Amino acid sequence: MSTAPAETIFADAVLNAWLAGVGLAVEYVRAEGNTLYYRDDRGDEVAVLDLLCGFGSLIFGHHHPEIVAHAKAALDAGIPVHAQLSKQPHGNQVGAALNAIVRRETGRDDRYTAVFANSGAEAIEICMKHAELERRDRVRALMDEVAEHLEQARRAVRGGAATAAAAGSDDAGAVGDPVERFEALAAEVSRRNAELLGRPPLFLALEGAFHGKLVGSIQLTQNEQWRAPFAALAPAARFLPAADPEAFAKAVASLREYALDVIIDAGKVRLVERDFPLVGALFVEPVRGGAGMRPVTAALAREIERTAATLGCPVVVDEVQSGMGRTGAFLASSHMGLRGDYYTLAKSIGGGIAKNSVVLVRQDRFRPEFEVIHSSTFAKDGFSGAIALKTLEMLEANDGEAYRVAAERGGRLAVTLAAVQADFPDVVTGVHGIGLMLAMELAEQSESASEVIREPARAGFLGYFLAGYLLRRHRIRVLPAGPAWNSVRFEPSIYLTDQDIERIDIALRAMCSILRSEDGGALL
Ligand code: 5B6
Repeated sequence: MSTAPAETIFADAVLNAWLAGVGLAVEYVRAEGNTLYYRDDRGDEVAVLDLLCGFGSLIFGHHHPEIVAHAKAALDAGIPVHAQLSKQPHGNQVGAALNAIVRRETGRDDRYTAVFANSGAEAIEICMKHAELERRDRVRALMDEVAEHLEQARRAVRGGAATAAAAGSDDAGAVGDPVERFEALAAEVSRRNAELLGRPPLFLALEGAFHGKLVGSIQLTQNEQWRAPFAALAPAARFLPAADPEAFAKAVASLREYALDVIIDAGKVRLVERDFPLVGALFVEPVRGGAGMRPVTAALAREIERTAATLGCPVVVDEVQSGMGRTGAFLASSHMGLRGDYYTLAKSIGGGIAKNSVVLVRQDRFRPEFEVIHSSTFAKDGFSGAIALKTLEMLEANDGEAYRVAAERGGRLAVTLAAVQADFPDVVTGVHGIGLMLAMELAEQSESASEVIREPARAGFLGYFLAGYLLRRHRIRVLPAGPAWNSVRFEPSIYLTDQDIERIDIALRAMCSILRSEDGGALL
C-alpha cells in the first residue's frame, strides 16, 4: 500500500499535538498483563505500568493467556462470527450466565432479557430507545383515559346531567351555552395535552455523569465542552444533585409536568391536572467515574428508586465501567443495594480483545418487539459472545475469587493512596472510589508560584500534564478521572502486585513533593 501524500490531514493530528504538549504522545508496540511497552530511541522496549487499562476495560489485564487461547481456539474452530438474523444461541448463553450472576449477587429473583451492542454508548442509547417505547405506552394510557373522561363529560353535558366551567376558570356556574362552554374546556385540554405530546422525552442523570459520546448518550454526559455543541440533535437531560438525597428529591419535584383531564364533580365538569410521563428514564453510574470515582450512597440509591417508582420510569444502572467485578462485586450497584430496571455492561465484557456491550432489561418491562426493531450488524457476533462467556466464567471461577482479589488489591492500593494523602494533606484532598476504581483528588494549583504548574492548572489540564510526568519519569500510565483535571485515576487489572503498588507510592510521593515545593521545572 502506498504511503499517504504529504498533504494528507490525519484526524488525530490535533490530538497528537496536544498529547505531545502534555508528554503523553507515546506509541505502544506491545501489551501484556498490566504492562504496555514502547520503544526508546535505541529501539529497546520500555515497560510501562498501565493503571488506566483501557479506561477500565481490562479486569484481567492485556492479552490474558486464557482469553487469548480461547479466542484462538474459537477462530481455529471456524465459529460463525457473522450470522445475523439466525438463532445465534451464544447470545442466550451470555444472557443466561449474566442472569445467574445477577440473581446470585443481588439475592433477588428478577429475570433480565439481554440485548447486545458494540460499545458502552450504544448500550446507553438502546436504553434510551427502549425507555421511550415504555414511555409511549404510559403516555398512550393516560391520553386514552383523558379521551374517555372527555367523552363521558360531553355526554353528561349534552344530556343535561352536568354543567361545565368556562375555560380558564373553575366557576362551574358560568353563564352561556353549557355545551359551548364544555367544548371550550375540551379545547383547552386538547391544546395543553398536544403541547406535551409534541415534546421530546426528558432523561435524568446525576451531576458529573458520563454515559457516552454518541448523539443521544452525549446529552447524558454532563461535560459542557463535549455535550453543548450537539444539544440540538437529541432530547435533553437534567443533571440532578448526587451528593444530597434531599436536594435530589427537590430537583425532581420541580421537573413534574401536568397534563389536563376532566372530572365530573357534583354535577360539574372541572379541569384537573394529571402527572404527565415526560421522563424517559433515570440514568445512574453507581460509581461516577467522570466525577472523580464517586460512589452513590445507599441513601441516594433509595431516593433514586423512590423517584423512578413515582415517575413510572426505569432506573438504568450504567455499569459500563463499574461492572464486571471491578469494584469487588460483579455489579458495583450491589454495594448500595440499587436495583436496576435496566443494566448496561461493556468494557471488560470484551475480555480485553473484543468490542461488546449488553443491556439487561428486566423481563416484566421488556418489549418483545425491540429485538426486531433495533439491530446492529456487528452486535451479538459469535466471536464477542465466545469471549464474553469465557470472561464471565473466569470471573466466577473458584467461587468468585476474582471479585475477592479486586476488593483486596483495590483496598491495598487505597490504603497506599490514603497514606500519601496523610503525608501531603496540602496537595491531596481526597481518595475516592471502590475496589479497583479509585481516584486521588488534588488540591487546586492555579495559584502555584510555578508557572509550569499554574498555567496548565488554569487551562484545566494539569491532570494530563501530571500524567505525562508520571509516564516519562516513573513509567506509570494514568489519566485524570474524567474531565476533572485535579485527579489521578487508577483502574488496573486484578493482577496489580505489591511491587506495582510500591512503585505507585514512590511516584505519587515524588509528584506531591514537586507540587508542594512548587518546583514545576521538575515536571518537564
Ligand atoms: O464504550 P463507550 O466509550 O462508548 O462507553 C461509554 C460509557 C463509558 C462509561 O464509563 C460509562 C459509565 N457509560 C458509558 C465509557 N467511559 C469512557 C470515559 N472516557 C473518559 C472519561 C471517563 O470518565 C469515562 C474520557 N475522558 C477524557 C477524554 C476522553 C475520554
